[in-house]
Amino acid sequence: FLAFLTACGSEPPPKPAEVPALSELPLIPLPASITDGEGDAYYETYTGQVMPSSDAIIGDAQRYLYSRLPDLVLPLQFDVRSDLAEGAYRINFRDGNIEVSAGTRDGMLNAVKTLEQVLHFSGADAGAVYISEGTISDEARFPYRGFMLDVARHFFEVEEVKAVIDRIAPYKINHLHLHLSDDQGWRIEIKSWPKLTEIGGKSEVGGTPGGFYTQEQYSDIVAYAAARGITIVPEIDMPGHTNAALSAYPILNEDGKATEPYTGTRVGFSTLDTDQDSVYVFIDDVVREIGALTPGPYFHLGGDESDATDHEDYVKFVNEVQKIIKRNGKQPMGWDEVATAALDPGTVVQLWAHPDYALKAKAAGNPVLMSPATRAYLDMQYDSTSRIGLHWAAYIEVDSAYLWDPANLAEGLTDSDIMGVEAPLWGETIQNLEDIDYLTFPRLLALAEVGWTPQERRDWDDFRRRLRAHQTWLKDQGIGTYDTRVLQEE
Ligand code: TNX
Repeated sequence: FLAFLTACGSEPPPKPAEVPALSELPLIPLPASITDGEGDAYYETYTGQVMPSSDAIIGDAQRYLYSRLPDLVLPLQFDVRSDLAEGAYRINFRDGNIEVSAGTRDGMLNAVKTLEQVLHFSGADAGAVYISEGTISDEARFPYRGFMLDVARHFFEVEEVKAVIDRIAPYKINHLHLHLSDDQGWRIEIKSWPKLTEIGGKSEVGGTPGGFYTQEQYSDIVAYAAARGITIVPEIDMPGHTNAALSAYPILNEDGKATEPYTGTRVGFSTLDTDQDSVYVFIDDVVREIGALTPGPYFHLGGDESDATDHEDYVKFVNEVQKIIKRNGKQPMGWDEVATAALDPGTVVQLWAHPDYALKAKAAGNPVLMSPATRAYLDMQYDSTSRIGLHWAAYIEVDSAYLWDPANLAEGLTDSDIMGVEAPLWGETIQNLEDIDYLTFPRLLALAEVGWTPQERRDWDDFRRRLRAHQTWLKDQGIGTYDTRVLQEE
């Protein structure tokens, strides 16, 4: 598929003294392999309309690229090649042509995300560009690179969630985990249990008005994310972290009485009544309704910090809820405590605090998702002067977010046991997009590279060089990234 051939006639602008080699461009995450060629080529870019391909593998990548760079027309050729693995891609810059190859839709999307950075850092925004010849051959270290947004502690509107999707997609984050319920709020319409949002959706931390997504709005988020290569992972946290549901439906409580709405930030005080049949009917309804709106494979059941649930009850509950999720056609995920129950085949264990539970998951043959609070929690402060954020796990400066290896967290765990990396942004101290930006950027770029780039290719000094360029780019886009001191130091 040939998008357009180069324009003729006009004189190229003077060639810069040095056209950077492909391997010198500040790409994040760093591709697995970059081979520099000999020469370079001039590309003229100008406004024009290009019809996206109707091909299922190519069309979305083209639409994504044109949405990011509406003024760009280039001699681009897209080839579907079945010898490239899921998510993998290759870009050849050769003889004045740019050939983009991948075997899957995700691979094409990954390719154009890299291409956008190549063009930007080669000066394409100014209307014309010299790019060195060479080849980028790339493939993720882990299939799952995630970001989690807690919309329960403070609610975020659909437009804010879409802005988050726009910000994370360029860094090849391919899962957005939405923490849709907690003690302080229930954020998604469930038609068979309307009071969840009528009552449970009203509150949030601090007593300000909460909110919720209608099913239509949730579907809109799902589609917006999918077009950008991102799968939504819905979470309903249970049996603890459930005060919002318990305030809406007395029947879910052990004492049969509705609780008061909660707007503080304590954890571990609420529990569903795990002995009651109607509680499991409730869960089945919730999983079925959300599952029907969610094309992605996962349903996250939470399962963390259930301190108000007897352990025996917790185990019975998690065992049962895994079955409900599977009956509804989804693959269960849970915070690492779920490994204290009997794991069903396929249930994903998300490590946040307990490496031992990750090892239990491995022993049972279950996949592990890495979100160590000391490295990957975006709600942790950078240092003691950070204007928002918590620090119960650690202060996490950008170097600390970068300098770890997911395969070194628990003795005996190797890459093949690990599904990927996810960076959770808990919402106790954040209220708007500015707050999200401050805690997420630039740290998410470090975590994106941890999840994508082969460990032996990762180097802190080189990352810092590349991150400086992205820090400027983020600011140019109006993204309120944190001015970290680690980029100012020599
Ligand atoms: C622990 S991490 C929690 C969340 C809090 C977070 C704050 C986890 C699975 N549970 O409920 O929001 O700490 O950092």
